[in-house]
Amino acid sequence: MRILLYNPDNGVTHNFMPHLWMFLLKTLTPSEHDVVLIDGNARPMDEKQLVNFIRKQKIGLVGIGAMTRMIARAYRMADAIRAAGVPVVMGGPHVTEVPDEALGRDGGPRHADAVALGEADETWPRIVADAARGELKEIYAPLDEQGKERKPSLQPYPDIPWEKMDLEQFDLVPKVARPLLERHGSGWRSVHMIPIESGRGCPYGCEFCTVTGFFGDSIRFRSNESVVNELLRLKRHARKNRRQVMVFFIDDNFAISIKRTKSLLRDIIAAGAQLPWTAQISANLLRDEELVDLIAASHGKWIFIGMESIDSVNLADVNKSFNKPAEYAAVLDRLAQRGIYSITSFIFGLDNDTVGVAARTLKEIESWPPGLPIFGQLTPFPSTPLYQRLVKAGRLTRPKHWLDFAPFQMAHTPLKMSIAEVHEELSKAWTNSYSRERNERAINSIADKPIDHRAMHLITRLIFRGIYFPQMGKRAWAKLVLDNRRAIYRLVREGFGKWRTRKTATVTVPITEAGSPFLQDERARDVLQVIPDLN
Ligand code: B12
Ligand code: SF4
Repeated sequence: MRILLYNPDNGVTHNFMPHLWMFLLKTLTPSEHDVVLIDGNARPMDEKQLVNFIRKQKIGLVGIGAMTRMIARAYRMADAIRAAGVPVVMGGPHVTEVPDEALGRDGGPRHADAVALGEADETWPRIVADAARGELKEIYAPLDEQGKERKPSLQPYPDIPWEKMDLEQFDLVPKVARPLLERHGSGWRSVHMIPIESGRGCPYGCEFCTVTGFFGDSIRFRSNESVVNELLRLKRHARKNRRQVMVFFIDDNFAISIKRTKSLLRDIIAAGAQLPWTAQISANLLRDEELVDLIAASHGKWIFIGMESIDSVNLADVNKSFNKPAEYAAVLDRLAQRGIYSITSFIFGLDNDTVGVAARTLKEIESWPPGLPIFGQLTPFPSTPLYQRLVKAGRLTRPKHWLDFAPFQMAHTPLKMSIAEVHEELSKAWTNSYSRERNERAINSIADKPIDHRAMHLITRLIFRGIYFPQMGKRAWAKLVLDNRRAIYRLVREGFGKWRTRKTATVTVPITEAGSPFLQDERARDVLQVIPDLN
């Protein structure tokens, strides 16, 4: 049987990183079946195109995965595929939270022949076997003999053969630039961000988060050896093919067990398996100096921190009192001293927020080392404690907001602001955080750092916003570069000056956090005094 695994596009990013679930399930598929992957962000298709593709490829089963924000699109695709006579199984967080919706048991239309609840590592081979026999059941749940939910232990963990997967569609280097880079042999013809999980689960139970409910509060880890081997394989592959690879450890809280994270990082360092990496870690865990030293030594470059709010009352309201706003600055300084920067995430529309929350938050952010702030509205995802609380209080204005998805739109009434005011605060926060003036101030604030650090910082600032707002068109890119020309020009001029004075000197500053199309040209790299450290 030929199987298609499909993830609908999110309507924002062109491509960024493969979705791990597709590659994991492909690896877990019994070898007598063929699996084709399509990520809508990398290969956009409408319903008709997808159905044509399925017919042409003689696909016998389609698996669709989606977050809540993409579920309406996923249902539309599923409807078209089922209408063409091909069975659809859906999985992932949303259908796990509201399976009746996908199965049409809630009074709405049916979108899926079957749903896979929760983690599907063990149920997937069963689903495939049933589909091959034409005996697909409606619900697949990972249960033990007593009918209790069984979570995969992650030991052993399958070897995802990244080196054999077609990752062409996830290359971060724009197609137009590749031939030039190939000719110059710079090793930057291709840049990939690869998702790796080292563990699953987070016990913290923040009120708005789906993770504790989905993965459970029992944390499970892969063995250090298995993670290190995956990194080594990726590193070897990157070196052999003169490609750049970066890693996103997609664990919900990468340092949830500090002892284990330290031991993993030590093993990565000892094996020489370092690749530039990013991960999500909560602020409370970054108090540990030794952990931060190990993050730096293992080539951690960007840490995503869910700060949510600078107001402790708000944090208590959403069960996140372990975040201490008073220590945010110290945490970020500790990271910045080691050349590690942060993606800091904030939520507006929390119950204690009032008008002016953007200005107050931005003022705080400006007093910290520069990072990449992101802002979102409080979103009641189905099955979260937040959702239940808002239902009880009668505060949901769009109880099924996902069926009519609109980015950055509230789905409930906040307590101390209007919905429109929250939207305005969000817009202010995003606009000010990535304005030309703010970008320049951010780069000037690290004027004492080497030029490659500053260049990378600017490039990342320019690119990063594109994960949340569409900015991938040529026109949008041109405008972005034009707007920021002064900061770009200054860095290039400084780099060029240094290059001229050291024309014959060997270049030795490694900055593999780079990974940006802007630094792909060999001359530009020389000007900025950088070389990749993958060798
Ligand atoms: C990586 C990640 C991202 C990446 C996504 C890009 C990418 N290519 O992966 C980035 C950083 C961009 C991102 C952004 C966002 N994310 Co995110 N993200 C994650 C994260 C941390 C890991 C996903 C992952 O790979 N997990 C590991 C795999 C193995 O697990 P899995 O995907 O659940 O798959 C398993 C099962 O679900 C099942 N399965 C999944 N799909 C399918 C399909 C079929 C057919 C079958 C049979 C089974 C199946 O099988 C798999 C193996 O067991 C998750 C949290 C988490 N731990 O999952 C949040 C998560 C998915 N994100 C979430 C959210 C809310 C967001 C944002 C909306 C946040 C925001 N406010 O901006 C944005 C959206 C941005 C956008 N433009 O779309 C929520 C989604 C909740 C929901 N109900 O939809 C999660 C669950 C985190 C949370 N705090 O609740 N995210
Ligand atoms: S710490 Fe992060 S992953 Fe854990 S429950 Fe809170 S928001 Fe979710």
